[in-house]
Amino acid sequence: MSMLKNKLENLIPQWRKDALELVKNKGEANISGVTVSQAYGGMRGVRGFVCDTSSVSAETGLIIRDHPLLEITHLLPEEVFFLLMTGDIPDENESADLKTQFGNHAVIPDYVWDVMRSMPEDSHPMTMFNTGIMVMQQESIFRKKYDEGVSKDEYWKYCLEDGINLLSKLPGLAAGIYRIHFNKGELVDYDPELDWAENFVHMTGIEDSTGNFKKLMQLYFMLHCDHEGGNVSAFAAHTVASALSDPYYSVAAGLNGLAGPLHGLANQECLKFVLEIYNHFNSSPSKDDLKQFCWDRLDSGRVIPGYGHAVLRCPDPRFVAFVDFGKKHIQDDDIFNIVENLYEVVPPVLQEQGKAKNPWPNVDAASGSLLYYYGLTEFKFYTVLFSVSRAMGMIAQMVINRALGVPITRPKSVTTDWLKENT
Ligand code: NMX
Ligand code: MLT
Repeated sequence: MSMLKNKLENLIPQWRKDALELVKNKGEANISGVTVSQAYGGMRGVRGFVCDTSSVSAETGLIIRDHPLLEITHLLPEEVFFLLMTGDIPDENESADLKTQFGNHAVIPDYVWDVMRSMPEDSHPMTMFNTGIMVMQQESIFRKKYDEGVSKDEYWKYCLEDGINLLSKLPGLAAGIYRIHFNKGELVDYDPELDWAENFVHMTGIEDSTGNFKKLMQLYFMLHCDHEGGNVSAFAAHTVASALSDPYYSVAAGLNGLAGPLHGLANQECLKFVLEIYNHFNSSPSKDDLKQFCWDRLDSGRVIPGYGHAVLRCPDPRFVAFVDFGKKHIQDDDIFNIVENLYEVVPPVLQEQGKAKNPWPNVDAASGSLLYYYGLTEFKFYTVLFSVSRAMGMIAQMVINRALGVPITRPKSVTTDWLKENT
């Protein structure tokens, strides 16, 4: 048995006890009301379910278990997955064990590549990625065990098994799609000596003579891992998994939400915007020119990608971590320079416009400039990278929900007439 599974086996009885006791002793306590504005406004701020993997503070951003994000950016993505799942940072043995688990399942079946190669040339890389996951759905152990009639108490184990199988393959699936879609030649094999993020870089075939691209991808996959339970992709995955759809179906459902421009696709949109600025001015423009460029974009009815957030009311610590990385490694780069200047220019512009509740940058404002510097210039691919990482949070949430026996999601909607008559 893997050390992660063993640890969960020990933790789950207490989690179940806590949940049962809360429902028994405080089951009728009110944790949220819902106003008409919230019913029409994307349920913003409505507390309606439980997620223990992470939480988002409006003032300080992501907290993974009890760790503020900026205090744990040294962790590898695999270690963050362990933390999301168990609440503990893994020790050396646990970390090595998880790395072995991931390595054991990293090879992607050939039938996936047959499908990827036969997709239309202009399929978006996110469509290819989600299709790749769906094609592997027939591998689901959860589905097989469910069909065999396994007890409800055991669901989490097969959810975890599927989760590890799937996560192991995601860097390779992403890298393979990169090579197929952008005509980079033959696929590159997984290297068992490398970790999850290093393997991704290795399998893209992108030159990394300094080793800094690998460091960036370790940070990248760590930072995007989870953002509590209510974001579009996590909530979509949560809802689909609550119907006992297996992790392949559920992760793909979540990632289809991540593919929207107001959510994960904003990272592609953001670098596109920064390159438009660069190409328009043929260099990094002055702050006055940048300000005018942002106003022109707002006046044309478009959003500034990478800025604003439904929960945060501060600069996103994930953005801060990326900017710190850029300052350390690529300070003199023009594209990164535009990103840094936008950080000074955009918030006052959005404040003056007066619409956005949060004028500060989110995770997507800086990540693309760093990828671009290290040679991953094809920005249509960027949301696939967000997806590789975010699948960790979705799977961790799913395993916990199955362990707690969380039932099918089914909130109640109301009609306009009902609102008119009852409010
Ligand atoms: N640029 C221009 N207008 C904005 C922006 C922005 N960056 N952010 C919010 N607004 C507008 C928003 O469109 C809305 O306008 P209207 O009343 O005309 O519909 C108004 O401000 C109020 O919106 P908020 O309540 O502040 O934002 P909301 O919670 O609805 O949406 C986002 C949050 C993130 C969808 C929104 O800020 C946005 O569209 N940002 C740009 C896209 C982006 O960066 N998304 C990535 C989010 C992070 N992620 O990776 O998922
Ligand atoms: C995320 O990482 O999921 C985004 O910041 C969006 C969100 O939290 O709503």
